[in-house]
Parts: sequence; structure tokens; C-alpha cells
Amino acid sequence: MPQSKLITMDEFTIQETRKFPQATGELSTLLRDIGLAGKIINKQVRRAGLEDILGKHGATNVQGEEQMKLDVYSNDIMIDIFMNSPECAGIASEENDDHVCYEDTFSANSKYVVLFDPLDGSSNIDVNAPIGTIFAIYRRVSELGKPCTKEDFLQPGNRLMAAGYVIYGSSTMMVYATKLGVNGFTLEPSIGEFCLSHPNIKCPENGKIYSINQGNSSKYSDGMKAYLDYCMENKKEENRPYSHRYIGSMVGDLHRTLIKGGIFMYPADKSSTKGKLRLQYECNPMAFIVEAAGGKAMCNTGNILDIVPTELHQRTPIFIGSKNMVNKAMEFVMEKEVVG
Ligand code: P6P
Repeated sequence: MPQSKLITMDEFTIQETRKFPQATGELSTLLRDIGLAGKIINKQVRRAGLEDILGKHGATNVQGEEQMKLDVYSNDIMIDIFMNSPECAGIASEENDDHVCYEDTFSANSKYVVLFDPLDGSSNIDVNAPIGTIFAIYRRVSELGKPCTKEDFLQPGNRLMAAGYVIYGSSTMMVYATKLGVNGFTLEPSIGEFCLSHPNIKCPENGKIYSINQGNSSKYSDGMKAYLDYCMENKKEENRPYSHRYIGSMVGDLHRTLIKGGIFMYPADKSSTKGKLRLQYECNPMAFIVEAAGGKAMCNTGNILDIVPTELHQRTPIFIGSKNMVNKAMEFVMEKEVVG
């Protein structure tokens, strides 16, 4: 029997585009560009221990976080790739204070902007734990033919055209969602292509894993503490206590949650009253992906995707994963939520 044909990500996105006669293939081109960036970053991540690229860069980013050398390298790669992409008018990055509008006339006529965290979980680089690149793609709201504007980058997550991540783990995968659904592609190093390995990903409605930095629990609200007690309660008939898993790298924790089910939480607490994770290039893309796979993504005030951003680097609490687990968590958190 001939081996079943590998479907590359490019072939897949072209097949998907053909389902819409009016589609122009511009989004497919942008996804291919992101895949290229992921492959270039992957090459360096896989060799980090062999070249002088581990460790600290010696500067801090707009978040006040110490930048790792691979953070800066990955950010430079993403900015260059998008600058040369015919479909991107500008970018915003976790590592840059402000958005970047490409000034050339070609880019001024491009329809999309991209927000990204070039290397999320970078504190895990030196210990070889999963890290990842997170991206969010919006259609511009500003006038074509002119440079993009700040408003293009302050759209709510429910206006996303596509979102995804590249996870540099035991294998390198690119997972992305459009309104058509969520698909995963594993890098086949021998041909340098992402190949379809996880078609039509669905997030299980229930799960047995809760994921949170429990070291912060003394600072949590009463409702949050009550939910953690619920997770750890001995109720075999309800598959509790849940197992606790926490990598400390959002892409790693979210990929497991998407595939296996469960709930990932980074709630507000007394010292971080808005939570830690950033809305525009961490929480919104992940929320778009998980909800497109049938899961749910909430914060204390409602659905993550409905938050109207006011600042590029604003943060939000997040409860994301299996729909039934997120609903149960919100019963506790929303009811007793008093933080600060
Ligand atoms: P903590 C990594 O720095 C990150 O931004 C996410 O990838 C991760 O989920 C979170 O922060 C971990 O934060 O406070 O538990 O170390």
C-alpha cells in the first residue's frame, strides 16, 4: 500500500481557500510567512545550547521583563519576515513598546496586521522546557493605501481573522485557527515542511487537569481559593481530585489543555489585580483558538474575546479550556470575586 500522502500546511491552506471562491489567498500567504518564521526560530531554539544564544540579553522589555537572547533573536526574525510579507501592513510585539507600521507603499496596501509574542515562556529556554511563538491576525480597520494605525492593533478578539502558535516542544508544531476550525501541523525536518498531523482539533468538553501557579494562592480571592479546593476535593465519582500540571509556559500549558482537555488559569490576585498575561498577543489568540475548538475562554467580567482593548500591552485574568470546567470555575470566581 502506498504511504498515505503528507499534506503540507501550504497545500492545506490552499485547499481551504478554494472552499471560498471570493477568497484571494492573502491570509494563506501570511500563514505561510509565519510558518517560515517558525522554522527559522526553531532552527535556533534547537541549537540554543550549542551556540552562544542561551541566557540573558542584558536588557529589559516594555513589560520590565529581562529579555533572553532568543527573545530578541525571535523578535527580529518575526519583524523582518512580516516587513517582507506582501500581506502585512504592520506588527505589534510583546518585545516592542509600540506598534510598527511598515511605511513602504506596498505594505500600505496590505490588508492585515499581526500581533505576536515572539518567544513565550522564554524563562524556560535554559531548562529545555516547551516554549512557543504566539500570533494574532486582524484585518485592518484603517484606510488602505495609508500606513496602519494604532486602532488596527486595539481590536477585540472577536474580530480576529486567524490566530495560532508554534510550539517548540518534543516536536515542533504549528497550530492555527480560523473561523473554519483548528488544525495542527508537525514539522517534518527531513523536508522542512509543516505537515497536517492534527486535523480539526476539538477541545474536550471535560478534563481532569487543572493548570495554575498555585504558589500565588495566598493572594487569590476567596472564590478562587474555593475553586482550588473544589479541584483538590476527593470526589471519585466526579473524577476529582484533578491532576495538577503547570509548565510555566503558556504555549505548553495551552497546547496540552487544547488536546487533552482541562483548565488553565492565570487569575488576578492581590499584587496583580489585572492578572499577568497580556490580552492582545497571549490571551486573545489562545481564546480564539480554544473557542474555535469548542472550548471556552473567560475572565472575571465575561468572555475574553469581547474585551475592548484600550492599551496595547494590557493584561487580563484568564480561565481557558474545557467548556464545562471553565463554566464551573466561573461559578466560584464570579460569585465571590473580591480582589485587592
Ligand atoms: P509565572 C511566561 O513568562 C508567561 O508569560 C507565560 O508563558 C506563562 O504562562 C506565565 O508567564 C508564567 O507565569 O508567574 O507562573 O511564572
